[in-house]
Amino acid sequence: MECIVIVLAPLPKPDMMLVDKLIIGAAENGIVPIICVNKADMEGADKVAEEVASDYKDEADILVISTQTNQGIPELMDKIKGKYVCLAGQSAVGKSSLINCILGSDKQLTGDLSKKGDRGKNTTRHIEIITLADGTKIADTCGFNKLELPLFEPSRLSTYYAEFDECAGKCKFRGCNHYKESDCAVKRAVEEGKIAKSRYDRYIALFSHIESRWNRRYD
Ligand SMILES: Nc1nc2c(ncn2[C@@H]2O[C@H](COP(=O)(O)OP(=O)(O)O)[C@@H](O)[C@H]2O)c(=O)[nH]1
Ligand SMILES: [Mg+2]
Ligand SMILES: [Zn+2]
Repeated sequence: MECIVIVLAPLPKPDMMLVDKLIIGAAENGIVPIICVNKADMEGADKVAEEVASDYKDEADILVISTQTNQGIPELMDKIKGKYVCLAGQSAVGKSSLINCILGSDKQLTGDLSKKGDRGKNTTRHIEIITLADGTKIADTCGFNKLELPLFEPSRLSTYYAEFDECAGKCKFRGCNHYKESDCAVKRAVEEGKIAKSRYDRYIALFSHIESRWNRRYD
């Protein structure tokens, strides 16, 4: 897999923590994330698109799309051309609709669909992969809806936040986690509005979570 397309929409209410985790999980695996704000035709889409731009402009390419009006679909196709991509995101954001939209019709979907059984422990799950004429491969979902991150040292978390890079080195303490430390350049940037506070707050929540998992790793 080369690319993960993270789909969200005004409805269901976006789970930004899931987006954060998907981006970190992607980075851990060398996979490039693209964020698609779907249902651009719906009320509230502008607000979600703004929020996504503010939180993720340094992390991923962001596209505003609609599987109903075709808005942004050619741009998306251009970005994923020839790649192996998977769709991720909450249930009902429009992942399957996106596949249908790309294929042009439901009928084609059933005709061209190659179903690849997941022969792992979970036998009921199916990964549906379509292959387009230009070689682009799209998997309907990676089943990442309730993603738990791989266990890693908490101090590594901040390396996955591209927007912290600019401040890196300006914190007083070497190996600053931008959390309980004083004289922290990242915290300063949050206060000055240079880093989105919503994203930073979720960073802290995720940091605490990873830290407690890490501390219990031998239990
Ligand atoms: N208004 C609007 N609804 C959409 C759009 N894309 C998908 N939907 C609707 O969202 C619902 C969930 O879509 P689905 O593709 O099943 O989501 P999935 O669970 O992520 O695969 C369906 O009722 C779709 O018709 C869109 O661009 N605009
Ligand atoms: Mg689906
Ligand atoms: Zn710091």
